[in-house]
Amino acid sequence: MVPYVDRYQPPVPPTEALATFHDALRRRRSVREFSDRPVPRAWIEALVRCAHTAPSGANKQPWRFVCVQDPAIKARIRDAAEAEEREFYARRANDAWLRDLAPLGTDADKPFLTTAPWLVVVFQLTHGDDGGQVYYLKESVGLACGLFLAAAQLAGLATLTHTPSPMAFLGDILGRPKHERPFLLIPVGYAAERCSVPAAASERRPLDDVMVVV
Ligand code: IYR
Repeated sequence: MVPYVDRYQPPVPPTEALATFHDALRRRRSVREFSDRPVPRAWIEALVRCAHTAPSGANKQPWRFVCVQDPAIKARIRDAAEAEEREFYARRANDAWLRDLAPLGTDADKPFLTTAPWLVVVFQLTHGDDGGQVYYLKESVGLACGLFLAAAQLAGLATLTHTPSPMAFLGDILGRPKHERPFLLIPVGYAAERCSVPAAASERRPLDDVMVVV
């Protein structure tokens, strides 16, 4: 054990720091219309650095962020994802699911998979690279993804949490080993100039519905 000395001190009073952070987060939207405006690799690295600060079970850091910029690989991912999504919309989804998705206006076409400058494919590691056990896998990788999205938002970058299902094709296309299981596909870039987003999807239930103080 070592003394905890490197403590973060907000540069402004906490109320102000929290209001600023909340204002950034509440304006995040899941974007499905991306511009092809480039994003430097260094920024993507910085996002992964932020995600990589996440706590994880026994500090095993059971994640891999595969950052795709190669247009040919993006095209293969899009083809495979659209094939899965066609199956999803035509057969796999039940009526309730399709009804719930209707306000989002989504369909099987995923042009953002080739337009966005980066596709960050997050894998969960079912074992460590050394074959060791990992713990609280979904919690750990979910936390890392949340930090990634927040960091992107702070940098003014648009993201989408995309989960074509099933996602096994991502491991095949990206040549990942068997102990890496696809978790989330995050396109990163800038929203297209004329990007539209679903009207209701940014609404949040009242705080009293989601917060209980005892
Ligand atoms: N994966 C599909 C369907 C989809 C499912 C949920 I739950 C969403 O919140 C959004 C979409 C698609 O991307 O179209």
